[in-house]
Amino acid sequence: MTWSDWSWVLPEAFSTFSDDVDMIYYVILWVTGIIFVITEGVLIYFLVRYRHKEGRKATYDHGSSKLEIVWTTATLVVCLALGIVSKGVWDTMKIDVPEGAMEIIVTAQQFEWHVTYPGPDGALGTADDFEVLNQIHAAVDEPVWIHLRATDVLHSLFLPEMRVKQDAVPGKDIPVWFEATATGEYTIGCAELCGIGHTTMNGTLTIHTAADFQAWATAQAQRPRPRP
Ligand SMILES: [Cu+2]
Repeated sequence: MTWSDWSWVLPEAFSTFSDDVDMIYYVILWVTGIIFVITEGVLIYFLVRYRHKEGRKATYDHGSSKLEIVWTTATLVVCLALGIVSKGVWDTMKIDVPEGAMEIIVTAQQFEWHVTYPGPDGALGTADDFEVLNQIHAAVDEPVWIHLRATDVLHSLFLPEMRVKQDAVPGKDIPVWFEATATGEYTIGCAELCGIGHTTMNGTLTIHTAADFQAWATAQAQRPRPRP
C-alpha cells in the first residue's frame, strides 16, 4: 500500500519520489481539512447560538491573551512540523540530483517544448546533439536531469505522473530531475498560463526499457537533420 493508492484526485504516480510527494500532499490535506471543518463548524454554531434575540444585548470583551497564545503556538507547531516533514522531500527533489543522470535540455517556447539530447557522445553542447519536439524519452529506473529553460515568457514543466512541476524562467537554467519506475506513455503539460496557445502546449513523456531507449536514441541520432 502506497500513498498513491489513497488517491481520489491525483493521477497514478510512477517516479522514485512520487510517494513522498503524495504523502506530504495528503498530510497537508488532512490537517488543513480537519481544521477547516472544525472552524467552519464553530462559526456556524456561534451564528445560531448568538443570533439576534429580542431584548438580548450584545456584550463586548477584549479577548483572551491565554487563548491567543494557545492557538498561535498550536499553529506555529503545526506549520513547523509540516515544514520539517517537507524539508527532506524538497531536498531530494530540488537539490540532490543523482550521480550519473542522463542530462537533457528542455526549452519552453510559446507554445512548444524543445528537447535536446546529448547524442552518441553523451555530452550536451556538441555537434551530435539532436532535438525532438514535444516529447521526452527516457529509460525506466534511470535518472534524468533536465536543464529547464525558457526563451520568451514564464512556462512550467508539468509531468503529473512523475510529480514534477517546475517553472521555466527566461534567462535561467533550472535543474529538474526524476527517475521513472514504470514504462509507459505519460503527460507533459504547461502549468503556467503563457499565452493564447497555453492549453495546446502539451507533449508525451515516453518511458522505455533501457534497450528500447538506446534503440530510439540511436535512430534519432542517425536521422538526417537540416544544416544549421
Ligand atoms: Cu507554456
